[in-house]
Amino acid sequence: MAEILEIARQFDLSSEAIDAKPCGSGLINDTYLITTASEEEPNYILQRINHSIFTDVDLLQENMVKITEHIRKRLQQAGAKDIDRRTLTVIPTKDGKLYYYDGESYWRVTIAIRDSFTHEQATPEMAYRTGRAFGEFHAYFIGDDIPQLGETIPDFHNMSARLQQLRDAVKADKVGRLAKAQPIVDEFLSRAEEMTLAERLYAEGKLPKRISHCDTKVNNILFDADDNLLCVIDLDTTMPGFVLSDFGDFIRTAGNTGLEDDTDLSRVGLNMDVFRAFTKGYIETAAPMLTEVEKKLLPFGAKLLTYMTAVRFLTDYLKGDVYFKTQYPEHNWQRTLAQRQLLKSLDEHTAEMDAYIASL
Ligand code: GN1
Ligand code: MG
Repeated sequence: MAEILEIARQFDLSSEAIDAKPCGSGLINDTYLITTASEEEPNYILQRINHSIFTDVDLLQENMVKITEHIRKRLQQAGAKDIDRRTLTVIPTKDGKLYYYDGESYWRVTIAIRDSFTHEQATPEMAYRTGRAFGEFHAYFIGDDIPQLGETIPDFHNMSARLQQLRDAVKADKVGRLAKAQPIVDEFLSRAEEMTLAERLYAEGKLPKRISHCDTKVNNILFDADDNLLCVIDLDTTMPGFVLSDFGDFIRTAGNTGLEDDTDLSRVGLNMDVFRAFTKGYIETAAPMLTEVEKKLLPFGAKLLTYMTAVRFLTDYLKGDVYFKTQYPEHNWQRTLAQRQLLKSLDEHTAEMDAYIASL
């Protein structure tokens, strides 16, 4: 870890970096907790940016500063307490740059938020509070002072584009995995029309794009020791998108009774209590902004994000595991099966989800 410490020391830290440990469970970047010498000064999060995915690191980091500063301003306007624990703070290098390039990798640093915790699932109470906070997050990005953000990954949550990537991977069958995957490929492609609804509605002017986080999986959220939401992290994909993305990705992860990659599919399914609690919280704070179409489509958002993630895992499986980090050879296949199982459960709960939304 000496090398990692040396990199941390390139940044403008308020106390000397003395220890580095890997942390986090993200599938894209590598993350380290940097401990500093002073008890009073913060610790830091150092990340190696996955440069093959985020090719424009300048844009990525400029977005990040714009987003965090805007959130800070809104928190101040709302008279929030503990603002330093409610938003990320980007730390520049000693020579004032937003990232450090060591000749091979790109690195960045943020302040580690003290006494914060991440979870892989949520209780209904946590889901309710998170729902309220997401409504607020979306509402922060309304007004005439909102920052202009670039698209760090073009077409990131564009379902039509994701399906095209699947078709391309099928055609190439680069690593010879198609034979095994074909039945599931066919099943997914048979739902293409249904799942590209949001893009069609957008093209017809019936569904708006708003600044969305686009990666609201539950482990991208920091809670305090009492399970109050502190802040949403992993801002790399915050860009114009549908509210369905953020609503859907939270349900996909926090509302799953199993894990994203569960090896026991009988554990996977929708936790309806989490769905209800999150939806209630979200609608409470987002109601003034949401259109009727958006509100009605929220259950579709949960299905869409589950389907989209399944399609992405399957595509990566067919391409030979080039995008998501994997822990074992068939990991992306297992992820595909687990997401497919969750989608089935969401399908089965459609009427129940719709009735709940209508009741609010
Ligand atoms: C990735 O970075 P992380 O692990 O929070 C991915 C998301 C997927 C998620 C699936 C930039 O998120 O889009 O939904 O894995 N991020 C990117 O777990 O592709
Ligand atoms: Mg993450």
